[in-house]
Amino acid sequence: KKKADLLDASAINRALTRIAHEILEKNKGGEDLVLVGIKTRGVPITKRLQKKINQIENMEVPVGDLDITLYRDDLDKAIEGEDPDLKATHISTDINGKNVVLIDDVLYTGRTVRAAMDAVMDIGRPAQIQLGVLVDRGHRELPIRADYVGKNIPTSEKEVIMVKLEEIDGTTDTVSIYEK
Ligand code: 3GP
Ligand code: 5GP
Ligand code: MG
Repeated sequence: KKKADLLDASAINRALTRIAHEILEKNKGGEDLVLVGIKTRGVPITKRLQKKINQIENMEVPVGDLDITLYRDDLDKAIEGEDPDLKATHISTDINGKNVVLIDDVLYTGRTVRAAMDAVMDIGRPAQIQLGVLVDRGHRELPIRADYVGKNIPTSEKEVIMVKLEEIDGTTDTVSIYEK
């Protein structure tokens, strides 16, 4: 049951524009950057940030993606019981000495990001790993925080955040909150 729309397409676009600037500011430009999207919706967000950075700095930063899934089909049980599992890695660029920015749509317990950091460490020795998310909904179970946040949305355990992106959902971009 939908409770409210929280971000419309232009609000999402503005948040991503801000994050692109923040990433460039923190990393003193795009030279040492590698952006890594966490599937599914972290991937189009990553491509949008790559495009914005291109528009700002006139350079193409390398991007990659990670596919991290939960063991079980049932999301609730999976979150309580088991850790996320790395399914696939597509990072063709050399990440040694680079500032790797992980990108996801929603940050919740932090377990997905922990698995993503493991996967990155397995393929190289980055200078830094940073994290950017469109939404931080709280409820962390690990000492993980995002460097770049589109919007902090405090939620209860019974609420879920719905992220719709044109590239995946075929509809206009929206972020809304639902009661389970
Ligand atoms: P994503 O692959 O784009 O991140 O986890 C599979 C999908 O289910 C996710 O899409 C996410 O958007 C959606 N989802 C909605 N609520 C939850 C939740 O509470 N936990 C997880 N893991 N995914 C959720
Ligand atoms: P975590 O591992 O931090 O618990 O969850 C992060 C992953 O689960 C993200 O990839 C995110 O897509 C998904 N997720 C967790 N909670 C939500 C939510 O409320 N809404 C959406 N859309 N995704 C969620
Ligand atoms: Mg996600």
